[in-house]
Amino acid sequence: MKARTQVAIIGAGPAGLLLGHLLRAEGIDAVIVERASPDYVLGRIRAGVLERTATDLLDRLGLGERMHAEGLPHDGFNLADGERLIRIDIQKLTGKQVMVYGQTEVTRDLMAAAQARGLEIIYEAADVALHDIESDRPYLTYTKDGASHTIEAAFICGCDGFHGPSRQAIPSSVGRGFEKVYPFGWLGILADVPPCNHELIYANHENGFALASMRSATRSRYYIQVPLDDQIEDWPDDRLWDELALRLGPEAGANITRGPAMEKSIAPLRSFVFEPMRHGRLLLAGDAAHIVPPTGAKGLNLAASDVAYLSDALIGHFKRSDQDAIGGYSAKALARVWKSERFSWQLTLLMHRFPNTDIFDRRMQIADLDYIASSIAAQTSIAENYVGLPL
Ligand code: RFL
Ligand code: PHB
Repeated sequence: MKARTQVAIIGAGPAGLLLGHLLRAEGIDAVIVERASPDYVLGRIRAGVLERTATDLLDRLGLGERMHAEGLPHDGFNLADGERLIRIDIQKLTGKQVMVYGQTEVTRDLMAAAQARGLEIIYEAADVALHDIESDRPYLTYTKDGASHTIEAAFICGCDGFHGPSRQAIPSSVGRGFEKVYPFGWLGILADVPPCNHELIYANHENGFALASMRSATRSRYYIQVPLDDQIEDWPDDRLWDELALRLGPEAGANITRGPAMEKSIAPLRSFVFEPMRHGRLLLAGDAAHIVPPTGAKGLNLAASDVAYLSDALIGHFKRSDQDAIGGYSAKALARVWKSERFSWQLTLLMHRFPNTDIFDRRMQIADLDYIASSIAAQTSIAENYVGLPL
């Protein structure tokens, strides 16, 4: 079967879904092809903290209602080191809050509204491949239920995450990746128990990093730093709760409510940027173009800011015949991407124990935390990055 649309989007994660909705809101035709099933997409437990950039986009689409009803606006978060707790009062320092609302819920809201808004999503599309992206008639092919399909488009948007085919379609002679891989991962646990603290706590402990986060007043999300070769089986629930209680410090640790894990997974940490984010008629957005370690809570938010720039560019192209709109996308998006990369990298260095951390590196962490604890300027810098730099 052959179909034609204005914008073919690969991937129905937050980037692809948001982009599709923003285009449809302007009357631009878009189709999303997604490899996984809807249940699989909704089963991935990932981000939990949304910046204003992301919440503003949902509001602009008129899809923020459930987020405002059920999400938890936060005025601050905490950095812990041993017994010390440094509170970063983001509301006081920047006038802004962040919203604790799970990526799963954002995705669910965007998926639920798709059909009524004429956004077609083709799930379980296998063998998605990009063709003729350097021409002005690019197309993609896929198979579904044993049949081959073609979608011709004016543009293809690669929103297919870090492992998708889009970035790989850009020849190595024109693109380049910049990468840093960290020597540890995060083990996450989701449990239906009240959080140990009303705000997030990022803790640097002798045994390694820990994070106390949440999804609601009755659902907690915790993470600990683990060696890369650890397996889920190495961490039965009891061992994980003991370790969290230790690493989060005496007060929060004592306040942990234990419960059975609803989900447990290990994710490696990586910093990665691919330049440029456009080649011919292919445009990349979100994890397809860059990865940040989750320490700064920036991954989903960067996907949202990319898509804000990208939808503007496509709307400029289709609605105002703006010849430069598409050409300017990559540089505009990358300027913000690199700043989020810097923040995520720096917070990762500050809060984790590296396998070969020497005593000097550790003293640098302590000095940095002392400085942050005593300087409003340092706290403001962290706060303005955490709530998200302006578009
Ligand atoms: P996604 O969400 O990976 O979606 C890509 C979609 O593309 C599909 N796909 C394909 N479709 C068709 N054909 C193919 N060949 C395909 N290959 C892939 C996939 O099935 C998928 O549906 O990328 P997107 O949309 O760019 O969104 C990015 C975010 O998901 C990611 O950056 C965040 O989850 C990162 N992240 C966090 N970000 C935040 O902003 N705040 C946080 O608090 C936060 N915490 C986290 C995180 C990521 C984590 N992990 C597991 C990586 C915590 C963790 C533990
Ligand atoms: C989460 O709740 O999953 C979460 C929160 C903050 C982060 C990373 C993950 O920095």
